[in-house]
Amino acid sequence: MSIFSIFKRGLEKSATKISRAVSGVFTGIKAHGDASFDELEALLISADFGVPATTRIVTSLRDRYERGQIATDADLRQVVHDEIAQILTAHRRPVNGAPAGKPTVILMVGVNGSGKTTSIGKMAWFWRQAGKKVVLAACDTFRAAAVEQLQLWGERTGSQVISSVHGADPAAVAYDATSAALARGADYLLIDTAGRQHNQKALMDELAKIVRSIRKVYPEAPQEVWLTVDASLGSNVVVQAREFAKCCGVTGLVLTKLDGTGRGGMAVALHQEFDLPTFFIGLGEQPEELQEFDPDFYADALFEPAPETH
Ligand SMILES: Nc1nc2c(ncn2[C@@H]2O[C@H](COP(=O)(O)OP(=O)(O)OP(=O)(O)O)[C@@H](O)[C@H]2O)c(=O)[nH]1
Ligand SMILES: [Mg+2]
Repeated sequence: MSIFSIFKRGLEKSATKISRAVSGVFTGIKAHGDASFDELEALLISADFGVPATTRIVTSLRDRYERGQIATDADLRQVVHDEIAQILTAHRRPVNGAPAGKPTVILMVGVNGSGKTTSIGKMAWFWRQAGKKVVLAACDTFRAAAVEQLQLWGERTGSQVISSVHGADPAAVAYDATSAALARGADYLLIDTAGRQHNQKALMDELAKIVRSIRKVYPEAPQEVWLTVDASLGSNVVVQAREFAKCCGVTGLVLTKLDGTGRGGMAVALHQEFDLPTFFIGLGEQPEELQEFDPDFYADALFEPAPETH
């Protein structure tokens, strides 16, 4: 299955919802003018675009309509599509590189159940497919089954897992894992952590301690700190995610559970309201259902019939 098909299938419900919101708007505007823009605004907000992104899209539409640039339904759809694509492209950058010959270290953080461990497993799969050497660090020593869960992903992807006993100091595991990744010449070290809330001071301090202990053996690391955001929970996670990101030097996002829930608009809301890039999105629980975030594919899957070229 092509990458685009996976995007398309995962975002099918969201696409239907958004298409429905926009269909009829053009004829509505011709017949009723302004009221149809208001209606579109309400529909986009209910499709999880959030107020700022919705306002941006509708303002642009209104503007162009008044300037006579929207003559057909296709024109209107094109404007909505292009605005979505532009919002999603903001803050885009490649993964921060590591010094030559050293692993790229990615620390994964987020609230309980947001998809950290599964995303790490799927990222390991992604980079293993590309022929990279991956080491996983089981720094969630808090939840009893967390180590086993990561170990399964290690077996599934052929990645080495560094772990310790239940209740061990996560910073000590991070230290061992960083040393191991350096010694073995790994390309990526992916560090799993326990779920936490941004207002749990002791647990946030624990993250800082993990970072300090990584730096004892590898001063330039971690190259990235990624926050997993469960998109299926809807727009209230935006505020929560922003608070979390402020607390621990988050450098990027991984949006999870975008499949099946019809919450695809959340990616647009998060991009409009956050100044952080998204690196991966989770579209299911299977290894290949984590995709590198591609703003154009995403915009097409969300709001356009699949072009033949993909
Ligand atoms: N449908 C779907 N399910 C997902 C996705 N990512 C994760 N899950 C599921 O969500 C649940 C929680 O995922 P985990 O990876 O264990 O989340 P976590 O953040 O590591 O959880 P804690 O370690 O307990 O904080 C699991 O049942 C996963 O299979 C996704 O992209 N799509
Ligand atoms: Mg976990």
